[in-house]
Amino acid sequence: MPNKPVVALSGRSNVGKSSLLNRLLGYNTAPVSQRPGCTHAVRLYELPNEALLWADMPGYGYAAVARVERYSWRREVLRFIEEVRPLVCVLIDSRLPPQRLDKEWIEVLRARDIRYILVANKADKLNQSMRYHQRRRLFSAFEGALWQTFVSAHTQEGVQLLRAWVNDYFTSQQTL
Ligand SMILES: Nc1nc2c(ncn2[C@@H]2O[C@H](COP(=O)(O)OP(=O)(O)OP(=O)(O)O)[C@@H](O)[C@H]2O)c(=O)[nH]1
Ligand SMILES: [Mg+2]
Repeated sequence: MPNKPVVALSGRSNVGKSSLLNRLLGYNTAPVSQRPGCTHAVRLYELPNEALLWADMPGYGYAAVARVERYSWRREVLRFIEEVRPLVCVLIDSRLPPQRLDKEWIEVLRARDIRYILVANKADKLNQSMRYHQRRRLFSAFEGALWQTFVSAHTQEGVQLLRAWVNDYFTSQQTL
């Protein structure tokens, strides 16, 4: 069991979890690919001066077979979130309408009382009016997020804000 609180990056394959993790860490360590299904196992990363660990997780929605609950990663990912009970950072694609698979995954988390934040990646692909539209559309579509924000692993927009939010969250948890 990790000895620090864990933030787990989770979301559909190819949404940019590993890319965002590399931005958060400040150097390229997690493998990234244009092909979905690049990350095969949960892996923990640590930053000096941070009282928490970041977990890169395999994505869902890659295998052509149906739903979240059936994927082969289910065992590893579910065991990890049940044992470690991380704060889950659910990455979604900021260009798309709300996705059924993301909703299903969030229901899996909520059923286990796992807290989550919603992070809409690839915001570099949105112009101003799309951003306005997508903010309204996406941020009201998923229930129970502690916080929601846009980021871009490409331009680094929002990345430091995300890091600051997460660090503040754990600090305030400890002082409760
Ligand atoms: N335009 C844009 N592309 C991005 C961004 N973040 C990631 N990508 C691209 O999306 C693709 C997938 O990135 P990964 O980081 O490997 O995605 P992943 O979610 O870790 O994928 P799996 O490990 O397969 O689950 C790559 O081609 C990235 O360059 C972003 O913020 N903007
Ligand atoms: Mg990955």
